[in-house]
Amino acid sequence: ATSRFTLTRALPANATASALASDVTQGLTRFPKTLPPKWFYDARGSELFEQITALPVYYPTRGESWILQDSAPEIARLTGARTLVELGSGSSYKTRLLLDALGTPLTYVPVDVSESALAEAGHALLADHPGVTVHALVADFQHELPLPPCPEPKIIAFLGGTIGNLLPAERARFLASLRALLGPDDALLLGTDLVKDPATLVAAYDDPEGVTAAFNKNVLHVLNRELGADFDPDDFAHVAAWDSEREWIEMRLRARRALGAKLPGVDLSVDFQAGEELRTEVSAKFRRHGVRTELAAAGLRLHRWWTDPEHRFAVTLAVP
Ligand code: AVJ
Repeated sequence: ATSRFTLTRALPANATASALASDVTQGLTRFPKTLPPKWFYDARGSELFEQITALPVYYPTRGESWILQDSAPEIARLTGARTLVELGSGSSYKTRLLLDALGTPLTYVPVDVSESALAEAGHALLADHPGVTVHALVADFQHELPLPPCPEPKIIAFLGGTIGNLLPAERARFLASLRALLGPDDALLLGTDLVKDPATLVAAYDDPEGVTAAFNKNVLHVLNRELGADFDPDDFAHVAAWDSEREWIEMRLRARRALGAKLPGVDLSVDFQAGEELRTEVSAKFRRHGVRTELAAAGLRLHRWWTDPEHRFAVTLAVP
């Protein structure tokens, strides 16, 4: 029998290392200092994020799961999809809700930068989904997404609210690139966190257990390991702030004292003033009108919009 699991690498062998080097060099030599949030997610960072999703204050994952549980049959009926492409390896729970509703035969294309995450998730899924064929794709979907030929129609799912980690100009580019991958009968399934009272938002990014603080500081551990840097994570305080004008949460690391750090892997030394902040994540929050407008700018039409009962999170089905 032919294997139902294939894995394709669409990332050059050293692409991740050179992307990290260039992001760190650019981000730490500008003012204010920034780092892209994608560097949180090594094995420990991914584990910490899993813990975040179970925190009482972190409502997005539960909100989105509720919506998918509620809407998966309708998504299946509206799209008739035979292929599910999922950007970011995602929580197996949400993926399974969709797979189970879509039925078999089905092709599942998980896309992630982590080959090990894809291999693990793919094999676990095969074991309990006999009618599903998996084409795992190792790729950085912000840069290129060379989809394998797959049965049509397809859904491209980008869940979790991760689109909020992109800045507005990056979002516009990214949505346009997804639009270009969609045929006339295909659809985009997009998860977005919603604007709500600032106290709820800030609490979701500053839990009393300190898991989010550890997740935020994990990027310093990544720089220490990958670039031989000498950051002491204890020198930094976790900050979560709501920007009411741009309607996004910012996570930052604030230097508790004036300090210097060496990053031999990129041949760089950086100084922080006491109180200086390094922005590590933007997590934009959305309104229906804004989602509709951004989709329209990319040539997509908001076809269906679901929220959880408390209107905290939304899932949108968009079509060409
Ligand atoms: C996985 C990107 C959606 O922005 O809420 C969780 C990441 N950051 N807590 C988010 C995150 C801090 C999360 N996303």
